[in-house]
Amino acid sequence: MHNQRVLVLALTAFTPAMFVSASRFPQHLALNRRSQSATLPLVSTSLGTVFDVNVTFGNQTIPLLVDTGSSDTYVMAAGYHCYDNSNGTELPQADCLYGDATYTKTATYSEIPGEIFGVQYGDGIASGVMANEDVSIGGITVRGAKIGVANASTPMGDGVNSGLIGLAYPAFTSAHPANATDNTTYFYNRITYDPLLFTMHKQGLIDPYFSIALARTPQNVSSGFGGYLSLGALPPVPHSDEFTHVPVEINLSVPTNVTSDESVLGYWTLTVSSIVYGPGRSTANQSDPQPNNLTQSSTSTNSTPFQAFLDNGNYFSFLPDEVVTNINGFFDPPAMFDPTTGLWAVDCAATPPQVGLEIGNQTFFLDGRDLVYQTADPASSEALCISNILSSDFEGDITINILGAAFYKNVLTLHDFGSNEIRLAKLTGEVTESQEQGQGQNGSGNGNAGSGSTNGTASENSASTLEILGGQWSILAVLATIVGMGVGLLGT
Ligand SMILES: *[C@@H]1O[C@H](CO)[C@@H](O)[C@H](O)[C@H]1NC(C)=O
Ligand SMILES: *[C@@H]1O[C@H](CO)[C@@H](O)[C@H](O)[C@H]1NC(C)=O
Ligand SMILES: *[C@@H]1O[C@H](CO)[C@@H](O)[C@H](O)[C@H]1NC(C)=O
Ligand SMILES: *[C@@H]1O[C@H](CO)[C@@H](O)[C@H](O)[C@H]1NC(C)=O
Ligand SMILES: *[C@@H]1O[C@H](CO)[C@@H](O)[C@H](O)[C@H]1NC(C)=O
Ligand SMILES: *[C@@H]1O[C@H](CO)[C@@H](O)[C@H](O)[C@H]1NC(C)=O
Ligand SMILES: *[C@@H]1O[C@H](CO)[C@@H](O)[C@H](O)[C@H]1NC(C)=O
Ligand SMILES: *[C@@H]1O[C@H](CO)[C@@H](O)[C@H](O)[C@H]1NC(C)=O
Ligand SMILES: *[C@@H]1O[C@H](CO)[C@@H](O)[C@H](O)[C@H]1NC(C)=O
Ligand SMILES: *[C@@H]1O[C@H](CO)[C@@H](O)[C@H](O)[C@H]1NC(C)=O
Ligand SMILES: *[C@@H]1O[C@H](CO)[C@@H](O)[C@H](O)[C@H]1NC(C)=O
Ligand SMILES: CC(=O)N[C@H]1CO[C@H](CO)[C@@H](O)[C@@H]1O
Repeated sequence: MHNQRVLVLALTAFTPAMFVSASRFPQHLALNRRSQSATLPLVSTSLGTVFDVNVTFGNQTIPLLVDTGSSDTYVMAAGYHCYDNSNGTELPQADCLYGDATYTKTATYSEIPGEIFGVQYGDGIASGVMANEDVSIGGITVRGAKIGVANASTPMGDGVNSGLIGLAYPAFTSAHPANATDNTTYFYNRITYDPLLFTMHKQGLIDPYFSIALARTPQNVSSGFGGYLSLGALPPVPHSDEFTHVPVEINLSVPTNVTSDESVLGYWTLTVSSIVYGPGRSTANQSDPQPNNLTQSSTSTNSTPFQAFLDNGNYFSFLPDEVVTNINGFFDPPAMFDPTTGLWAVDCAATPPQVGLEIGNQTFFLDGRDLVYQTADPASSEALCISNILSSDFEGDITINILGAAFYKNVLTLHDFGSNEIRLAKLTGEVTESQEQGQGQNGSGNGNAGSGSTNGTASENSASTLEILGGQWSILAVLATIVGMGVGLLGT
């Protein structure tokens, strides 16, 4: 985080009127017989911090990083070039760490003239052309979806994915006029377009929402089952029936020059009305669930509300500076701030603190198991542990509060871009692989979406295969990836 500076935030030109559906509850949405739905298994990589899903372009299936903190869907083209993020020097392609599957033009591909693709994430950039292509997820096919096909990137892969599927609003899409060749200005000069799921809805294929439930891989396991992404449905996970409903918000303090000078929805932003925190339960076994939801006399509450956005492409919880020092002090032994990195180092065996975020009418607690992040396999000499709780007061002028993957791992999150609402329910058990997931039920409308099950079309998957990436990850590469993705931080 040292010397990193927030360049951008902003929100898009998004016209709510585009969305006909005024859906409030998934149970009702299931009655829309036109629509399909699908539940896809995710693969978790990079020690439980990155989540990939299979997406099919024409006839090629390629894993993509699932990111609620950005908006483009892009895929790496065969033969792409890899460049150093700091000085632009060309690197061997393997240094970009993307997976083996790359994209080759198919009969349904057509390049969009007059535009280029160029996206800036916290940890790097990717660029190429904009194109229309048939894109399928879970058997639901969007004809002529607008995507980025990248022939250049800085290292941003995880050894599995070859691109990303962005699930935020149109304002953050990254097409540009073809003459915008300066790759340092991808936050600007946007030609905004509908992201993949928005188009999927407009083509009448799904109801206008998706939901995510992330699985928890053991701290020392590099890769495994990562949970579910469901389109127009809820995944088969144990959850409370009580959903908090909060509106998606515009943050008016964000510079609008990154969203085409319009103040519009961009990230999945909500208001956290208070934070409760205090010491954790030292008697708990570290591998047991640690919801830390027991209010004790030592529990403190900070009731200053703040805006934050949901970003599963980032692992950390970036929270207001006022509480971060206190919360990190409640690790036992306390976490120690490292000013050179901006991170809090913590004993890998520390008892984690209690941390809960009040959103709507519920308080969502982080699980203690997700608050100690182990940066490498314990067998390697690089294994360090750091706290999940970081200050959102980035060097620079802007404060951005972000709830990342550690937050997602405790909730069933429903992102509704039809009613511009976020609905959250507590998970009541671990997210595990189910036999129930379907491949997309054409007009099934079987009324099951609200109960979290699909129509039972069993799908084979080998997502449980554990894979240790070994020494491929340096601590800095991991941190850059998880801190930066989708956030808009740039090393200066
Ligand atoms: C994608 O599909 C392949 C083949 O079925 C499977 O081996 C792989 O685990 C899947 N990857 C993801 C991210 O789901
Ligand atoms: C996709 O289709 C093209 C043209 O029909 C064919 O050459 C290619 O081998 C196919 N690729 C895959 C992965 O099936
Ligand atoms: C570019 O930066 C990388 C990493 O910082 C460094 O290893 C490399 O030597 C640099 N290349 C040039 C030409 O400056
Ligand atoms: C960005 O542009 C600079 C200057 O044209 C070039 O040296 C560098 O390789 C480019 N980086 C990427 C990732 O394309
Ligand atoms: C990527 O494609 C664009 C557009 O065709 C082209 O201008 C650029 O030179 C290509 N970059 C690389 C690294 O091949
Ligand atoms: C690109 O072309 C547009 C339209 O002709 C023009 O307004 C803009 O200034 C040009 N941008 C650059 C960077 O040349
Ligand atoms: C992870 O840690 C557990 C408990 O210490 C151990 O049983 C397991 O073998 C470890 N797994 C790996 C892949 O290191
Ligand atoms: C909490 O709020 C939701 C709507 O956001 C509402 O449906 C529910 O009844 C409320 N629960 C309680 C206990 O007030
Ligand atoms: C965008 O706005 C921010 C904050 O007002 C400002 O610092 C930055 O220079 C602007 N960028 C451009 C390219 O105008
Ligand atoms: C705390 O969470 C556990 C596990 O989800 C649950 O069984 C228990 O009822 C919760 N306690 C309170 C006070 O909410
Ligand atoms: C479930 O969906 C599949 C795929 O669309 C279909 O073949 C099957 O008949 C459906 N089953 C039920 C019970 O609706
Ligand atoms: C208008 C508004 O709510 N602006 C907020 C945007 O987010 C920053 C950081 O959380 C707040 O300080 C602003 O009040």
